[in-house]
Amino acid sequence: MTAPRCLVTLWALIVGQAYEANMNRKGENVRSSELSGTLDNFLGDPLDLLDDEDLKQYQTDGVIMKKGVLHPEWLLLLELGLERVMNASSQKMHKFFEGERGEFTETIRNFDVIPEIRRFVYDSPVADLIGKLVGSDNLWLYSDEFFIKEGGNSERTPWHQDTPYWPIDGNQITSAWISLDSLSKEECLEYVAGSHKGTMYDGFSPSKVSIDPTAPHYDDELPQLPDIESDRSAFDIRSWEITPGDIIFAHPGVLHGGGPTGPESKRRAITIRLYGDDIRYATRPPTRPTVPLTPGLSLTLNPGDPLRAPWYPRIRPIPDHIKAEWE
Ligand SMILES: O=C(O)CCC(=O)C(=O)O
Repeated sequence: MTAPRCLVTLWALIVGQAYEANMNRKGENVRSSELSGTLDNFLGDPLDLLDDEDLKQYQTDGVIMKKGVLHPEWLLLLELGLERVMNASSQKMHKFFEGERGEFTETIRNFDVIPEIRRFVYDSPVADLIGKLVGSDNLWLYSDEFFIKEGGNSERTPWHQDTPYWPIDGNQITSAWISLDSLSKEECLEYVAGSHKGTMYDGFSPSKVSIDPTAPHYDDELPQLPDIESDRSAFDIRSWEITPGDIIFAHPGVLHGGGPTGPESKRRAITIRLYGDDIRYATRPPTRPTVPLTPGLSLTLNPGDPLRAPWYPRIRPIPDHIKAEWE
């Protein structure tokens, strides 16, 4: 090893340790992006982070976690985006457990109005990683969603699949879940491995969730969710300790939930959901609208049509009009 390489490695080691120590300062008011990153983590091509084993595991389990994917610059962009979202009167803040002790907030489709989120979706490595995972060169945005648990003691996110809420069929779709805060395994989102290959259950009903987390979202068109919390050992539940920069990639058909926060903790997470060629328009029970609201979609598409509509902007290849913004 040459002397300069030696020094670089030593420097990377020291910075890396400081990075880990900083990232573990949970609950403190520290921007994840103010923390310096490790050299080694971020010099390579992020696409190399996904190998054949990951692709196989994703197919089998419907979920994988990759460490150290996002450089702190991307985290800074997300934090600026979140700040703008929280101050944007255009963005509706949906409350879970509204008025109760564990209340937390969700806001959806920030891409349309928040430039930082738009930049993140086009420019960060997330889109290309999802393209590799689902095997599609073409990618469209399904939605982006923040889940904000601040102030301590936020409730669990109820167990659910995303597919019953979405008007889609097909397989080439993934959610990239990114936390801006360090999390213990218990605070992380949890997943039932392999459940994307099984039944599509009904969703949960947000207004009834504190009484019955399996109370159906629709009437009775879909089978009711299993009560996973009361029989956890019967399910192959996966979750991970998270450092900002890590990403969990999950198929939206995987049962997922969890991640309450402790008294001192916060958990600000964003999910970016992109899909590829095989995703088609499908209907869901008419008793509730699908999520997010997409007025007019059912007037322009028939079940089985490729999901192409202005609600779902193309992300890859990057459209010329987007490139023209900086070229
Ligand atoms: O972060 C959370 O608590 C919920 C995330 C979620 O349900 C999702 O990304 O689909």
